[in-house]
Amino acid sequence: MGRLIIISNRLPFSIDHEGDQLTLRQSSGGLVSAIKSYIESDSSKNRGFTEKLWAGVADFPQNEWTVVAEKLSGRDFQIIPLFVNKLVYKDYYNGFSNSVLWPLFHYFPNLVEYQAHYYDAYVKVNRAFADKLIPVLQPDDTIWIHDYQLMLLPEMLRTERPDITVGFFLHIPFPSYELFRTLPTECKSSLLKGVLGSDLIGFHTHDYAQHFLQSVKMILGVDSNFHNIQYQDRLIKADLFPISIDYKKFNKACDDPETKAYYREIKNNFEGRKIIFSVDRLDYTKGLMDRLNAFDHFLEQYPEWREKVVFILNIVPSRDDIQAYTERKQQIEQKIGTINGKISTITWQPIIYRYTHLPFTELAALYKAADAALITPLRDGMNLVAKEYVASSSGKRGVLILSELAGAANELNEALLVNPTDIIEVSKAIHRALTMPQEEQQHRITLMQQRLSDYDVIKWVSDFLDQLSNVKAEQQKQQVK
Ligand code: GDG
Repeated sequence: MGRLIIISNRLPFSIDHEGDQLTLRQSSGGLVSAIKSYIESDSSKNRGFTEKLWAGVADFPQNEWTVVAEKLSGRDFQIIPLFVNKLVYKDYYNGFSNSVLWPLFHYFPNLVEYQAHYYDAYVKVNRAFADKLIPVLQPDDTIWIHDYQLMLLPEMLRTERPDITVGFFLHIPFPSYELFRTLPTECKSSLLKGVLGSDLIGFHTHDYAQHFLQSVKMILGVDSNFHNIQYQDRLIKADLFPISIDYKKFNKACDDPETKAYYREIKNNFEGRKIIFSVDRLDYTKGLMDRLNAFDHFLEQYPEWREKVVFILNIVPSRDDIQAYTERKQQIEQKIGTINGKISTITWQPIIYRYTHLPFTELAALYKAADAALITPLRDGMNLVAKEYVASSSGKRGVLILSELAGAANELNEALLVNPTDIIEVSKAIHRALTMPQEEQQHRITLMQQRLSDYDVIKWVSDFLDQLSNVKAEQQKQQVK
């Protein structure tokens, strides 16, 4: 078995500066947690990769690399950092990735701000990844490229090294053809051809895979047979791999004394009151404004819940140098102020709002303490928060209210599924959650927990890598024939 090379926009850690001291902080996103849990698992050890490498754009200047490299020695991954010019990075990341692909793929075409120089920068950064990687690639490497920022990279690598093994995974939805086709002609066919440089292409849901296959057919004229595509004499597979979580980590989180103490503190603090919890990055796709409108409506329609419920709303700063994001922060904070101002009493405030990244212990304690989680994105590739909330319920209590437009709704059928823009439906679901009998809560949570513990994140990674090897084996069989 050769080496495993993970490629993502960002490296799996960031740098904090305290005076002239540098400290490394592991990123807390879903991908990093997934890969970390896998690497520490027996599945990874059995596969026996000779080395593990991770390539991504560095968030520190090139002259700090020697110091950073020293701090990294002995870690699981060898790091391949890319140093990209700040202006180019801005056009690639804030521009094409997050002001074109992100809104379009999440069904917000009105927020797309296409500019030709954004796409030029996107090509440039994908090219920079390719140039950095091509000299270090070896024939038996397994390369796994992640997400919408790097859709051109598989083809760029394949052109130079036709025999490589490349998987690509898209963490966000792939939109329907009708939306995808609105991209400029050269750009949309290049993106599809770029991804088709892979051997295996993974999506969270069946629908996203189908949307991709339909775009390939309509734009490139390439047919597929079930999940197989025959393209440039090569077999490629596009299939679904719903990302999961480290189930045990969340299920056992409250065994940790610090987490347990924090959980007790929350419970004591809100004694006699039900707790609703949500945590999201500040992003228009997460449906925060509709969620607040629904909570407002709930308090109007069910006044008996006043003073008996609190909504702990945690928003994590994200992409705050893009206008579509900063404007929404102000609107959301105004709405929270209006609701709290309208019906708070001297001893009760309906919404407890924080704009911060929570330490894991706090997050885990809040998941466990919450009587209901209100997770209502307008679109979401998967949504790991929903899965983490379910896994955290060690007493088999708690109700998940989940948007039917999140990828996670395909697997978490026992949640109260809602249309996130229908504030009447969401407010009824809140009432139903808060009054749901204990046995029903238990029944629903148990079924969902079973599914999540059977298909955890280690299975997700193993499954993807197994399928990737299978595609390579099938390609070899085809060549022999
Ligand atoms: C993209 C796709 C897809 C959040 N706040 C805190 C915190 N988090 C952690 C959660 C969870 C992760 O960040 C967020 O994952 P999501 O899936 O909910 O959302 P995105 O960031 O939009 O992720 C998404 C995902 O990729 C994976 O493929 O599911 O659809 O958009 O793990 O726990 N962690 C801590 N403090 C916080 O305040 N410690």
